[in-house]
Amino acid sequence: MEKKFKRTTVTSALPYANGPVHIGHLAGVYVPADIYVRYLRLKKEDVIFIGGSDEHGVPITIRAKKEGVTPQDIVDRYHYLIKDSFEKFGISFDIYSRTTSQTHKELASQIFRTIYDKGGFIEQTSEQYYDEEAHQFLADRYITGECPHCHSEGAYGDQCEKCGTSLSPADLINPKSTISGTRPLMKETKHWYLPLDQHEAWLRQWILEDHKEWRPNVYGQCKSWLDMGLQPRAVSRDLDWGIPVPVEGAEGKVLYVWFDAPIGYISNTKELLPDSWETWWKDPESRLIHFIGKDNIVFHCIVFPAILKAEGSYILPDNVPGNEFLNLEGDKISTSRNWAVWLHEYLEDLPGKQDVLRYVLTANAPETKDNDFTWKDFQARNNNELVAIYGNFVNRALILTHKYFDGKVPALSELTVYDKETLKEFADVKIQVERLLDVFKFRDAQKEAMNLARIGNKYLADTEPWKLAKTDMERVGTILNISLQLVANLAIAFEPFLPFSSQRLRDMLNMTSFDWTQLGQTDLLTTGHILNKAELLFEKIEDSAIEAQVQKLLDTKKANEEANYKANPVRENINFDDFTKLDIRVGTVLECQKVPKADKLLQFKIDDGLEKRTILSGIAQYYKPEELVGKQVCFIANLAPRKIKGIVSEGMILSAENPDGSLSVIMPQKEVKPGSEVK
Ligand code: B3M
Ligand code: ZN
Repeated sequence: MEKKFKRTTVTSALPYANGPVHIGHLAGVYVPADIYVRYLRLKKEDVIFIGGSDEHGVPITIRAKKEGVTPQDIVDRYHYLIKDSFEKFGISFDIYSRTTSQTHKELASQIFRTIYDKGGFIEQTSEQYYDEEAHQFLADRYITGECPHCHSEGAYGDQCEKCGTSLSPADLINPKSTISGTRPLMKETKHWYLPLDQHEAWLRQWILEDHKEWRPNVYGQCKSWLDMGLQPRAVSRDLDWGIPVPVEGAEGKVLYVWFDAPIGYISNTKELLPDSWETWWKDPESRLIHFIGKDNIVFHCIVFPAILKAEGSYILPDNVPGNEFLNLEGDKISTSRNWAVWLHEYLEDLPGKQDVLRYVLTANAPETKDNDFTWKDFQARNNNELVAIYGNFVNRALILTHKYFDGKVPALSELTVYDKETLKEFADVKIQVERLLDVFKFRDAQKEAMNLARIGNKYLADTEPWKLAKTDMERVGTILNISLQLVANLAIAFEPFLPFSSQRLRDMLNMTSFDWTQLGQTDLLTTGHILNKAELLFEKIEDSAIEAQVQKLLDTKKANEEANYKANPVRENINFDDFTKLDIRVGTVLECQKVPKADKLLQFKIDDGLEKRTILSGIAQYYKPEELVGKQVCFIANLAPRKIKGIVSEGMILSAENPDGSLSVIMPQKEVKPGSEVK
């Protein structure tokens, strides 16, 4: 039996306030959450929609340092920019607050303290790099050095961006603090850990058994985490930006950003409803839904529930509709490479077209797999669907009513079989839309809503009232009455998806209020009701507007390539002896496989002419292992062996790097004997 809930708390991931938001954010989280909330509100259900900015964490402090301002300056700048973008796209939060609010600081400390007092954390001491000149422990990103794998300079304490290997700070050769430039020392530090291993049993039951209905991508990710076995996770950090750990002896330590951020949902509810917030978070008859992107799944399905459970008085999420990623013109959206369509720029470049973007992002929603946004598709969906189907139907129905009936809804006379069939088909679609929205299938739901417009469009095209106008005005009236009822229904059906257009359509129809239960009714407009002036609901987007957007992206690509070239100038001359020190050879790949728990590494067995050699290479994102078996590759044969992820790598495979960071393995153009030298 489906459990009946009294109210729904809907949250959407809190974006980091260290940059503006882009179409990927909108498509992955905010548009689907907003559709769902608007739908529930139309059904007159009790719902709150909670948003806000995530204002802690290391990247914000790094950005501040780079710009020579305070972290508070950074989050102030982006919080308001983000809030404004969301508002302008009609994301109808009941509150959009921030994790630097007083309410949040108090609540996050209080929750930490409750768990601490119950003995829900473990304390552990570990060694971490400390900058003696700056008098502080260093977050992974604050340490750079030589990568032990590819030996390039400037690798970070958590990852080498050149070869993609994930590292821990102790792996770096010649580590350097980015704060003072000095060599950091290892020093003991104490932290608090959430013992996730102790929560594993109930999490397994709760997710894997009790929530089989979660989206396969969400369920699957949880399952693979649980199957790997959960480890204790540190919930504090040595940092000077964040919420102080509310425990004696914790000076200089703050709550880990992923501990405090999800509590932000609760704090923001408290700020919105100071007297009744607990009902929305503690009453078992309240239902909690988190809208997030796929990189946040483990935090919302495993870590945050464990925090809530450890605290003891909160409900757990009922569903976590996590989306995959949206790419842009075939490439991963990237803030650092400026490869994105920024919402504040879209609003300037294509003013008044918020619904078009909402429509396209939902039509291409990355619900089950990563999807691609292209400007050509954007234009096609606008011109061929919004304009040609929805807009066209609405416009014809209204214009004809103005022309033949002075803008008054004509009377209905006898219905034909076709009229009845059309109305029936319409009612069926309504049921479909609801069924899909209830299970978070927004993309299909919107498709069904568009089918309503298709039905209307076809009805007018088939009945051709303009041809009957000379002979049978009564029939024309009936056709237009039916058409107008369909138009009014469209305003309701599209309200969750395209709120601005629905509002405009209601204005044209002179319709003041409606709710979801009216959807499917055929007497929404009474005979004689006076319509307002008809305007175009959507406008065609010309090639020139699309070309301008494509050009903008091409410019970005070019700028990135130039910057990359500048960052990679030809190095200083070497003499021939230096060159001959490198022993580069050709080998044949005998075996190739992925390295477990390392996304980017492939492990090779190479025939080097004498024996079989093991070499690791950070190219797993660009090649399937089986593609390389049997191929010949070039490798450095005399690079000192190094241990990576517990495997000894005896050399290095040579690849060429594209400006976007993708790698292409160097192969001899004709087959040669394994072991041949490259000179
Ligand atoms: N700020 C990560 C992100 O923006 C993080 C989400 C927090 S949700 C509580 O992807
Ligand atoms: Zn590297």
